[in-house]
Amino acid sequence: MKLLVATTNPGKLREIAGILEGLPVELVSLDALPPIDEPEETGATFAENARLKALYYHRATRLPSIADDSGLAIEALGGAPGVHSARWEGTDYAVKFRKIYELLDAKGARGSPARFVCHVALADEDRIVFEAEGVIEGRIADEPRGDKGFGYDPIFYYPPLGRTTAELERDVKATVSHRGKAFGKLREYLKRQLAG
Ligand code: ITT
Repeated sequence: MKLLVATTNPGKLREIAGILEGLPVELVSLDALPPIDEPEETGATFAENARLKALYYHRATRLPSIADDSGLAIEALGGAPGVHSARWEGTDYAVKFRKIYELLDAKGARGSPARFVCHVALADEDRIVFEAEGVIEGRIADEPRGDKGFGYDPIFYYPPLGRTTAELERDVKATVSHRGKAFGKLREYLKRQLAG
């Protein structure tokens, strides 16, 4: 069985491939296909955007397609950047981090509680056949640390391990992360489907 991992984000792709490793499915990435325009992410929630992306790529390729919509929600910023995480204040993470610290410092809330959320959706036969969500709770680090992971990982401090998620090896991050939890449920679903 072929399964399209419908993401344009190489950091996500690496993590997803790691979590689904060992399943009897052939993971196909967008790189392996002729170019497809990206869909507009018009949803107001992670769930809506994940469904929209999964259905869009499924309809474009006819392959069963999984999409993840995810982001960082910072409590002291009212849940921002949230569903806008990828493009909020541009795409240069050094600039994005500076803006976050500036906004948090203005509120005296540098170590604000924060969470990463991941919603995964699987589209097949023209509908969403499975979806799941995962969350990891932490806080904003006093300063960026670590060079693993991707995106906002250097500023997301996870107290139970005393590190930012950019200081965790990929397989360790997967055991605690929003993506690890959401895709862990997808993994169990696929196992059941493939078994019977
Ligand atoms: P696709 O839509 O093509 O999958 P994208 O990066 O645009 O790629 P999203 O719209 O879901 O995906 O935005 C997710 C953003 O949230 C991502 O670009 C990061 O900025 C942030 N993010 C999500 N998960 C993260 C993680 O595990 N570590 C760090 N940042 C993360």
